[in-house]
Amino acid sequence: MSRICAILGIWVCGWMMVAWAGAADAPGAVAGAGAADAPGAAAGAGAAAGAGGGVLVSESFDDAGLLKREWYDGEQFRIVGGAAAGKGCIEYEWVDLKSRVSGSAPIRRLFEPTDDVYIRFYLRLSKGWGWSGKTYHPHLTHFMTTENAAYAGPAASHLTMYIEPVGGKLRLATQDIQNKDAPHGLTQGPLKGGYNEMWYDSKEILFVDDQWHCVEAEFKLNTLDVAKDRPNPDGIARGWFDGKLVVDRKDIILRSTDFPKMKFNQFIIAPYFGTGLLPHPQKLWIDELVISTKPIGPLAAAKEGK
Ligand SMILES: [Ca+2]
Repeated sequence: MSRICAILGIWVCGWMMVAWAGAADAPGAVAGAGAADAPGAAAGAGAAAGAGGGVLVSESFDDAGLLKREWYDGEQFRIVGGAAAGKGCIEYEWVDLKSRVSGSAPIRRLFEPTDDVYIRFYLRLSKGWGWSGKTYHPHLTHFMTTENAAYAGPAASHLTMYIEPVGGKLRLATQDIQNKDAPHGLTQGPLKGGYNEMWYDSKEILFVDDQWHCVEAEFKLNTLDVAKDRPNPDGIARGWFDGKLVVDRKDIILRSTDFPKMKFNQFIIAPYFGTGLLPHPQKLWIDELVISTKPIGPLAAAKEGK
């Protein structure tokens, strides 16, 4: 069993115990983005991911040899057809209401540390997909930083970023509960039931069918005013759905001066519904994942197919 699975018990406690008093405060969601804001808009979209430089991770899920491609912390991978591109995609399945996700294991990938990271992947939810019925869950993918170890649990860290569909919206979120005793304290809100979080949701409900959709995000750590010993509110959380900017924040704080060397260096795929939050058995698929220091953009073929 992967260590991610081993810590999921803690994970569920954290997210379920939180009193989501701030559910309506979903920030972000700036519409009317200009074409210049679309990642890859000025480049050859998919081609840019392969040849444009800056690519840290590129995974097509066309075969099950993920461990040969530096993925770790999980050993079971179910590669199936019907992909967004290529021969395959990775399948995650909830077979009943009591079991954790199966088919494929949660997995991780380390990459060259960067303070500005872009991600692109394709996500497909099975027909009749059901949401949690709450304002939180499922979880899906995460970034972690150099301030935590390679096997650290994502639910309690110095900074974890979340990219996930929640209630049909695209949610970018954060937590940093491990900083509660740091000199400058928490940066992602006060503890509620022992946990904290910030949410940056799309304004619109986007995931409404069982088709492939292109999910993209950018996270950039805020700079630090070392002389005044304080963070500058210039961190970035941006999200795109099928090439359209749906979350656009460039004024957030993701770290304090306690972490001047912090960089993003770890990505995790870990689809997860908390206990009692899975509405019925269902599946999801992920394909054509790229992590880069530069904008990536949708696959050219997928764009043309719309
Ligand atoms: Ca593929």
